[in-house]
Parts: sequence; structure tokens; C-alpha cells
Amino acid sequence: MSGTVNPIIPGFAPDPSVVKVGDWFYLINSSFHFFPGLPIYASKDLISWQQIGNAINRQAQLSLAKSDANLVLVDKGKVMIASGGLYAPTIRYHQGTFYVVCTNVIHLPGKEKDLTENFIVSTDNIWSDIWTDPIYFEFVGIDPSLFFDEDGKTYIQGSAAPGPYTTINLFEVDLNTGAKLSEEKVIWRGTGDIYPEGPHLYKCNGWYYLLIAEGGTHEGHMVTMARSRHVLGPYESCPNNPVLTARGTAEYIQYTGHCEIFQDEKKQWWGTCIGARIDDQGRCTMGRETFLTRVAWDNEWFTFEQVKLKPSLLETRSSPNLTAKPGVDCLYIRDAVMSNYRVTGTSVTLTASSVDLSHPELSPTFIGKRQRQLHGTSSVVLQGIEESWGSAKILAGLACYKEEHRYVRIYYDAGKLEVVFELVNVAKKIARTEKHVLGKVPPSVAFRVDYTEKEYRLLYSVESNTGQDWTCLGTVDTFDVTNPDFTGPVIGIYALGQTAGVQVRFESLKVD
Ligand code: 6LW
Repeated sequence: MSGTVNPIIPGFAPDPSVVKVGDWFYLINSSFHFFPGLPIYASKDLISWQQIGNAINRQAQLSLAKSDANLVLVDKGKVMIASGGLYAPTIRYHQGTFYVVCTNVIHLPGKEKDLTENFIVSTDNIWSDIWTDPIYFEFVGIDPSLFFDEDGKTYIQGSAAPGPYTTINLFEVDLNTGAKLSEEKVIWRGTGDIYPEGPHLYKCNGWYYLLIAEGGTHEGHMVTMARSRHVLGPYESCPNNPVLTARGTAEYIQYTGHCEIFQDEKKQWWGTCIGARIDDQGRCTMGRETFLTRVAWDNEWFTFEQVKLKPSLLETRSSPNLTAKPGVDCLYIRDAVMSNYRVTGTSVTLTASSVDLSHPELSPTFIGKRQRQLHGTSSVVLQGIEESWGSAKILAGLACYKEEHRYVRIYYDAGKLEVVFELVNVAKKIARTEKHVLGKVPPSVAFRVDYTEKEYRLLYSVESNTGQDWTCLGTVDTFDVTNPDFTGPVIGIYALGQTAGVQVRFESLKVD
């Protein structure tokens, strides 16, 4: 096998969970404050993955209104950006039904502790968009996982946080009602590092193996294991813990942790986990992504290969090329007002709203896609600009957005007849703008953002988008949007206006 395989899901793809059903592997990720939530990807070869749906795809399923991100001071004055919304789902299959368990983390203003609403959604056809409404179950914590035992009992394992410290807890559940069928029991506290979380249980050869993450999701992240003869424990720690970590190494792929293991049809074990490509100066341009690594089981314990861009794969498998479902990968912010978006062919008409990207709860008029390429270009043309937009104070353009605290954008300001570049990083106290005065209403404005691991360049062209006459308005070192965080870059178009109902048409949005 030649070429780079990892990350298998590039860009903003944390907390992977995988299930194999028939010939297909299905993978799900966290999505935090974006709608639709919990993207699902399918693959037959573990390398090429296609998004086939989202488990949260109707606003009636749940609200993301309280998914604003907290700024948390961590060591050496670093600020971590802890988003709310949909965290670390687990996907499982049982007797013809796919189940996803997940947490909606709700930030309550003025309260030190977030509310964690844990729920189950399910479908009989993962290729459809038909997922049930959430069934909630009682659990104070995050990262629920499901385990179907051979005796017919179903258990939830999760990272429980009734107090300041987390433990791995387990209880029996009725999946149809969410009712707790047993007491919640602490089954493991990890090896002693911070935040034991992301647990998954597997049964092999009479052993219950518990795989968890510890050390926090950034520099300290690691995967540890324990096992027991009984589902309720006691669990003994693996003598080789941590079984996977990049902490303290010079690996390019850092933060490895939050892992899921599974077998292929030849009984070969694999792991998918979080990792982040960190350059030699600390830039984390793509956020936490999904990586694949080989795992081996020696009848006693599991061993994991260090995560590399090119893992050692035994053979090349084949995967059919799936046709992309239109719109399945489009993202909106929180409880989007869907009537503000009209997509016809290559044009997207946005109804401007007065909510800006910085708003912590409401939904700005924004539609985007995850940045998938480390080196790429995204572009769009703003068409049909009207003189009357000046009085409506319309601002419309292209943005690279992580959450309300961090974005970089280039836009047309109809009131001032200017093109503006703006970088905002509240956590790093950065606010920077550059402006070019156009002086008259342009027929159209093309926007472009070129990116590398080190830099975003934001360009515009008022005459054409042929690439001949682009003007670079601003550049951003990607370090300026790198913070310890949960999300990743999403690139899209937006329209902001002080008068309700003004329509703004964009053509040919392309996101790499
Ligand atoms: C997630 C936790 C984690 O719930 O980060 O890396 C949290 N792991 O398991 C947010 O993604």
C-alpha cells in the first residue's frame, strides 16, 4: 500500500466510534454546536470513507441553542475552548437496529457545571435519514457507550462526573425507554491521570476489556485498558498502560486517544482514534481528526501501533465509490433557521439575519463545510449586489469558522462600499481588520481563501473570478486560530444585515 492513509477522516472529526455490519464499516464523530449533528461515514476498505448521513438531522430531535463554548484557563495562561453540544457518540448494531448514544452538553449561564443530557437515537436503515427522536436516560456525565452482553443485558458505560473528577461508571439500561435497570457502579478510575473518559467495553475469550482515554484530549491524551472476568468488575489495569499515546514524543500526530477497536472480516483488529497533526511550531490547523491504526491481540492484552500518516496495512482492500448525497456534508450553526437558505443548482440564496458569527446562542445565517484539505482553496462569488443593500447594512462573504470565539473572514460591506478582512480570536485576544474601499457598487465580488498548514490567505476580486486579478487583503498565521479546543475549521458563506429579509445570492461555493 502506497501513499498516505491517515487521517482517514480529515478535519474536525473527533471522538470516532465504529461498527461493522455486513461488509460495511460505519463511523460516527462528535459535532458540538453544528447542525446537522453526528455525521456518519461508510467504508468497505477502512481508508476511503463517504459521509452517508447525520444521526441528528431534524431540529425537532433536540436543540443546540445552549451549546456555546466556555473559555477555560488551563496551564501557563493557555485558554482552552470547550464547546457545548454533541459530544463523543458511540455507534452499535443489535438485532437489526443501529443505536447511537451521545451527550448534549448544555451550558447554563452563571452555573459552574454544564447540564449533560444523555440520549439514544436509533434507525433500522442507516442509509436513510430516518433516525428516531432521542430517548433520554439518567446519567450525569459524558461519553456514553453501549455494550450488549451475551446474556441479553444491555449496559451503558460512561465518563461520570457527579463531582470534579470523572470515573468510568456502568449500569444496565432498557434501550426502548431509557430506564436504568441497575444501580450505577464505578467500574474503573483509570491509571490515575486526569479525566478518565470515552469508555468502550468488548468481550473476547471470556474477558471484558475496557478501553478508555485519560489525560485530557490534548497534549496528555492516552489510551489505557483494563479487563475483568465480570462485567461489573473488578477491572485489572493492563500492565502495559498506556497502550497508545503520543505524549512526550516527537510524533507529528499528537493527542492520540479516545479510541475504538473493532475487527475486520479476517479477524484482524483495528483502532480508530483521535489525533491531531501538530507542526513543529505547535500549529494545529485541522483540529482533532480521525486516524486508523493496527491493533493486535495476543489472547491476553491488546497492543497498538503508534499512529502514523501511513499505518502498516497488510493488503489493499477495495471499496466502492459511493455517490455523494447532496447536502449531507453541509453545516449550519446551532438551531438554524432553515427558511434562510435556498440552494438551487450552484447558487445559494441566503436571507441575511442580524445575528453575527460571534453570537453565543442564536444561529447566524451561515452554511459551510468542514475544511478537509490541509493545503487547499475555497471560493465563492457574491452575485446580484443591489444598491439598496447599503441602507440594509448588508455584510456578506466567506468565513473560516471554528466557533463564536474564533473565525477569519472576508466580506463585502454594502453600507461602506468596502471589502473587509477580519480575524477574531477572543481566547488569544486577537482582533484584526484590513479594508479596501471600492467606492462604488460592484457587479459581483469573488472571495477566496487559500490555505496551507501555516497560513490562511484571504483574497477578493471585483471583476471576475478567473484568478487573474485577485487581491490579497489579509493573511493569518494558523497559529492565531490554534487553541486547545474541541472543534475544527468549517468554511462557508454568511450574510449579516440589519434589515430583516434581505436576500443575498452566492454562486459556485467550493470548499476543499
Ligand atoms: C469527549 C471526550 C474527549 O467527550 O473530548 O478526546 C471530549 N476525548 O471523550 C470532546 O470531544
